[in-house]
Amino acid sequence: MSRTIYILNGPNLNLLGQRQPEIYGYDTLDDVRQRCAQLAEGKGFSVDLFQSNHEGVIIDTIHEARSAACGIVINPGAFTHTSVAILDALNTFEGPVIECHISNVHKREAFRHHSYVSLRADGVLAGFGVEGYELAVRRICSVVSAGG
Ligand code: CA2
Repeated sequence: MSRTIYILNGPNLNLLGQRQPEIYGYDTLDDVRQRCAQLAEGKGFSVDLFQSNHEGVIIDTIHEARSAACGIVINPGAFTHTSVAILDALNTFEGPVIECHISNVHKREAFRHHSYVSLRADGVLAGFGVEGYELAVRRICSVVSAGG
């Protein structure tokens, strides 16, 4: 069985660390990749981090995860609040799924309070900054190591 955790990121998250640091902080996605990789390796797992601005590419990557990943951490960005298609794709994945938002979406505009992805997610993190990704990876390692 795969020991690879997919970390999927949606639109605009390629700009992490470059814009709006008051909301999203100064760390880049590459910093997130490195920290999560180090954490996962210590537990006998690896991570693959992806980012796309395109809904279809994210869906294709979720399909790939069906055979290549033991768990998914996903920050769908604004697609969180709009995409039934990403929800449908996640519903085809059998392992643990953790939804991760850098900001506390519940403290922001009302349109960010609803998530389609939460209907599938086994856990949801919001407002932990980029540390949320590490917490999510830690959780997937525990759940997979415990056998379910
Ligand atoms: O808090 C989160 O992680 C979000 O998923 C981020 C999305 C937003 O639409 C969600 O409501 C909450 C936006 C991602 C934009 O990413 C940027 C990162 C740095 C600079 C500019 C945008």
